[in-house]
Amino acid sequence: MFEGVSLATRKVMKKKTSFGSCNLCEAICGLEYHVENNKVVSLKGDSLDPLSRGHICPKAYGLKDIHEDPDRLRRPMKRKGSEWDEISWEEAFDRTGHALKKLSQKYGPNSIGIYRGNPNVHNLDAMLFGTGFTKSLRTRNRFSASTVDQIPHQLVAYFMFGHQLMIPVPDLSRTSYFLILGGNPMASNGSLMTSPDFYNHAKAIQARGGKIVVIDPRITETADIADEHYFIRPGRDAVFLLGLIHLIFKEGNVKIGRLKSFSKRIEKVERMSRDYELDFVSKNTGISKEEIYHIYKDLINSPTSVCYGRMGVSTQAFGSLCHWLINVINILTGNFDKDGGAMFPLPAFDIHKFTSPGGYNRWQSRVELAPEVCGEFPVGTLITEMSTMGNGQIRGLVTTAGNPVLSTPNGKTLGDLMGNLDFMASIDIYLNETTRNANIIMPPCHFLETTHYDLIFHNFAIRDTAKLVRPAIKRKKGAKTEGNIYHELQWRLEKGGFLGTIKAFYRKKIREFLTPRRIIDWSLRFGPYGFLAKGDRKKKLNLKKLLDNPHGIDLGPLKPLLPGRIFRSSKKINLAPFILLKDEKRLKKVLAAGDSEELYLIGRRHLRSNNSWMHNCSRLMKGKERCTLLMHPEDARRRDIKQGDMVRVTSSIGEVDISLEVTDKIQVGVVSIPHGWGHNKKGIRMRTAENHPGVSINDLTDDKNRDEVSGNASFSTTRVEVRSI
Ligand SMILES: Nc1nc2c(c(=O)[nH]1)N[C@H]1C(S)=C(S)[C@@H](COP(=O)(O)OP(=O)(O)OC[C@H]3O[C@@H](n4cnc5c(=O)[nH]c(N)nc54)[C@H](O)[C@@H]3O)O[C@H]1N2
Ligand SMILES: Nc1nc2c(c(=O)[nH]1)N[C@H]1C(S)=C(S)[C@@H](COP(=O)(O)OP(=O)(O)OC[C@H]3O[C@@H](n4cnc5c(=O)[nH]c(N)nc54)[C@H](O)[C@@H]3O)O[C@H]1N2
Ligand code: SF4
Ligand SMILES: [Mo]
Repeated sequence: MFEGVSLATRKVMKKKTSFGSCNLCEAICGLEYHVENNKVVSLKGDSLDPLSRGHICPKAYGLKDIHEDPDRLRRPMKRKGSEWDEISWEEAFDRTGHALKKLSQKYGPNSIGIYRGNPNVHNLDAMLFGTGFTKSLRTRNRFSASTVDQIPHQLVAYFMFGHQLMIPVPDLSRTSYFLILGGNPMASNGSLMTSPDFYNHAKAIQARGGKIVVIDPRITETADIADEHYFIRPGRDAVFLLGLIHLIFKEGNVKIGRLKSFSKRIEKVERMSRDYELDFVSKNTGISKEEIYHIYKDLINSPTSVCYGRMGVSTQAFGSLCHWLINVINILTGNFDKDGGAMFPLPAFDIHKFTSPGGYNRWQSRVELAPEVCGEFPVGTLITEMSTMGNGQIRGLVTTAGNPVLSTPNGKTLGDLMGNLDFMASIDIYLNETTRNANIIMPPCHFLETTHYDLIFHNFAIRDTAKLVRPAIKRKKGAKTEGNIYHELQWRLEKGGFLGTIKAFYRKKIREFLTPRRIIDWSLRFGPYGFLAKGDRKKKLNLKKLLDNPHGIDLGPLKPLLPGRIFRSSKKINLAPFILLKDEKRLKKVLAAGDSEELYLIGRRHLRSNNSWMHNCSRLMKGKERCTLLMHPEDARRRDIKQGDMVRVTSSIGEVDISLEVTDKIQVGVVSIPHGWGHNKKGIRMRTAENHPGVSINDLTDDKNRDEVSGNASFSTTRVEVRSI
């Protein structure tokens, strides 16, 4: 029979169309792939995806490029000096397991540090099995990209609602006034606001008579399409927000409504805001009194409004204060847990049930006594933990999907310290600025070859949907998923002694039984749209429903969920957490100390880039040089420097040389360098990126510059001087 099939038919049989989503950023856009002979030949947006409705951005092609990239690692590697040898998986697991265990036995479990990078949260296996592996290290020295990003959101959510993942998102589809502080969704495609096709959402707000207002030290791509933009002095957003709260109370416009019966301590908020008169707020933010009053009036008079803050207000010295105040504003104006305001998604895989609610200061870091935040330490403390001798010093490091040398403050020093470690292992797909320091690199297969269900970003989406992504192509024999790698390492760390090995063996068997598909199936069945939910039985979610609906399933617009989803034992929202109230006093002290003459250094993102690791995709690297220093013409004139000059940027911890781009799209007194560049380190294997190295902004940012409450990196308060070279 088989002999009879013609070659042409066989070729036809190898063609297929498959549907999935992109996991590169938080927008999780639906994709349609055309696959021939197990190779993606083309891809486009899936117009039937209920969330993204056909939208994609240029980065989507990056999935194909990364998959085919000859520089992407496919086999485990062992370093010998500056040379690398390919080794078998067995050897990689054995060597890593043995080295970590030895360190743990000799110096204690805290002698091992783990750093988990951003792509972990975009990866199902890493989300499901990474925590188990981390636990098997038994170390408190856990770090992640969260503390250079969104940990203030998590901490505030924990303090106010009792769960670190209770982070409200703007109800973009129904709001009529969208106030954005420190976010640039036109470049980032939205963050903690999964909103593919932000541009058309924004246009729809305007079409229905609404407004988009941006507060940012730069006239960003989002400001370009907004109705209003206001420059703010970096790091002063908390003052601005307190000014709005002051006006809301002073003019008797508190509309807390239904939330009143389950909120407490509002009087503390009122008392705290009394000092923030318009004059004071204007002087400290650089926004005029009239403009602040105008924003306030629009905020309270629009039929619905929502205030939203992202990276720019997280990675600053008052990141936690800012996110608390943003929630408070949405609550006070009656725009919380209500259509058109700030709302909570209800994901089909109810991630809240599977994650720790969070915590604060349950233990402290060894050297600086920094409080633990939701189970980890600020990555800004990693350098002191590695460099300070004594009991518990970090001597071994595991990095998983992270590039802290480029992405965390004082990255150069961190990279240098990696050279002194007794052992380092990286689970990563590239030999880059961080992994070049590892002894062993273990590369998992990449996205197109894996099953995916987005556990995290459905929880931040502007519409409830569910989707299972099947591998677009079959993975090569011997390739390992992240789950395979974590399981093998965990087994090697846990076994030992007769009883220990028996226990570890059973744990291993349980892990093998709990495949991602099984976990998803049961979680959906027991989740909010599962068999216990009210309504039509035929519509109840399980794995089969997802398999039958490859474009995804629409679960409708966001719905009010409070007080049902308050996780605090009192079942009340804490409007004024003590630690945050106290932090307002620190703000006053900082303001009283005044400002220096130096320039503020801020970052920026570009649509065709993704943190530090997509500069190896040649089609995304086309066009003019992107890693430049933006400076206002007035600041350039004062320093006698001009467009295209090479300039030296100096901060308290380092200096970089970079080409100058003069533009009036940045505030006077502020300069900007995009983050994620600096591919000029010896021994990396990313040929396209090496041809466009740029410089690393994190060779200028200080690891000690942090939000005192959450420990988050305070990038926006980096001060620099710039001179001609
Ligand atoms: N100054 C400044 N610094 C910043 C920022 C800023 O705005 N300014 N932004 C911060 C933010 S928001 C973030 S999230 C962090 C990011 O910080 P990190 O997560 O540490 O850095 P990334 O550049 O995202 O590096 C991702 C790493 O994961 C690898 N990788 C990619 N996909 C996979 C995969 O599927 N599996 C595995 N195992 N590895 C994979 C890549 O090769 C790369 O090494 O940077 C932060 N740093
Ligand atoms: N294309 C692309 N998309 C991405 C990424 C990427 O690297 N490239 N990274 C992804 C990741 S990991 C994240 S976390 C998100 C981030 O998503 P966003 O937060 O939307 O992106 P950013 O461009 O970092 O926006 C931060 C804004 O804050 C401003 N800013 C800086 N300091 C201050 C300040 O003190 N006050 C105020 N009000 N504004 C300030 C900056 O000028 C900038 O416009 O993007 C994600 N999406
Ligand atoms: S916006 Fe671009 S990078 Fe983000 S998920 Fe969509 S296609 Fe991927
Ligand atoms: Mo991020």
